[in-house]
Amino acid sequence: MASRNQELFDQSLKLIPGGVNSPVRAFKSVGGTPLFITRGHGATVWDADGKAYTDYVGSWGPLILGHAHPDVVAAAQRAAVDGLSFGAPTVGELEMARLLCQLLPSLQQVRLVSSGTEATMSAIRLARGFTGRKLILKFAGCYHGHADSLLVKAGSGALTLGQPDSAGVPPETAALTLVLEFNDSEALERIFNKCGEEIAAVIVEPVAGNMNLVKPKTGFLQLLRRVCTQHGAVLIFDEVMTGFRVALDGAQGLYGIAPDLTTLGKVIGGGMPLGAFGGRKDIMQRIVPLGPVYQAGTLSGNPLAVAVGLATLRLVQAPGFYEKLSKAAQMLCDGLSLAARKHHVAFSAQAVGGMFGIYFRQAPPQNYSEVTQCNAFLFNQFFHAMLRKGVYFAPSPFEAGFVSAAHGDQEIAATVAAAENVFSTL
Ligand code: KE4
Repeated sequence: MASRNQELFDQSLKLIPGGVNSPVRAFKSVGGTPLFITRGHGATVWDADGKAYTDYVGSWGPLILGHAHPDVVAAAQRAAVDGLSFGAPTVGELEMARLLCQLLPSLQQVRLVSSGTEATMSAIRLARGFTGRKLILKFAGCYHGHADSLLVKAGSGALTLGQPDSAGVPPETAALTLVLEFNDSEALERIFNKCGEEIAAVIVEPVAGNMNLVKPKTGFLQLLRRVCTQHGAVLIFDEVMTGFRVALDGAQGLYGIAPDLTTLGKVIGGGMPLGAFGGRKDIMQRIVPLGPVYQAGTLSGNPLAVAVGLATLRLVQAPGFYEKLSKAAQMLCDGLSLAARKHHVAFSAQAVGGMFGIYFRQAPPQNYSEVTQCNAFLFNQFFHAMLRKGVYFAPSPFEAGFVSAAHGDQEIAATVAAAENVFSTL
């Protein structure tokens, strides 16, 4: 009997390019038919055939509390009955701005938008407007959403599909984006000595999560901070993924760096469309209607999204929340690594807070080129074998994974047991 997922996918392919509304969902790099998820609850999602999976995608990061947390659903219901959107300031937006600036001390002012892409696109334009400079610097394999100037050697779906550079981006635009290897301190010093005064901004994922998880080498973020300060470039921490994922005060808190601007998304919306960019007041004051840098959005700060985001951010502030989340991610990494070693599979895994990376490679990669050396064939075998066992990892070797507060010892242990069985067959 044909799977319902297959039926739905065949129909979707007729009307939606690739049958999906975001390319990484298409299972292109792992092959096979994407799961059509019908519902989620806690750490579990169900597909169109009614099969249950322990979910390590979590909608690519937002679902840090697990699916359909009762307090979050109640917040959505309460907000919805009072109206969905007004295109006018609301109390919730003030509360969200206050909370973000309180939890991330480098944020003196913040503006809400509807996606991470909007946040990074706006932050780049703001940095160029503030400095009057044109060049921006990013790192190979880092993904900052799909704004033209950031689709240069990008990660995530672009890397998954082997198209780190996108068609449709004029060479003149791409030429204004400089790209270095993540963690390459020498190259960073060289480029700033060469043209530091022309660089408007450096945008970086402080812990890279879109070429799989790659940690910053000791001193790399500190060097970034130093050269940006020295040459008057704006340092943008793209914390769309790491924000409220690796720690309550983000990667900037974990590594003790104060960026000039921060971009946020995912967790702050709790699964609803919400992004934000903020930072130094002297920079944020250059945004319309105060300054000359334009930025706008019909649904920016949407009341329903903000209500769900606030409910989520309230719950992540519970004492011990991140210790428990980090412990679950570490228990998963340790269990998978031990199981792989038992069966002599070249495998490694690591976690930062509630995000993790799994690699079919002896040791975790430290940059983009090392990531591309991972054994994608083994990853695909593992991915599908785990899917058959009811465990849903990200359908790409170039994506980080996520645990939620709903992933208890039982879920993690069951995943490790399933993986041990799969490793024995690889
Ligand atoms: P969105 O526009 O997708 O909300 O955010 C873009 C973005 C910006 N910065 C970082 C560090 C990000 O990780 C993202 C989005 N991440 C991908 C997954 N790795 C979103 C999943 C998808 O594209 O479907």
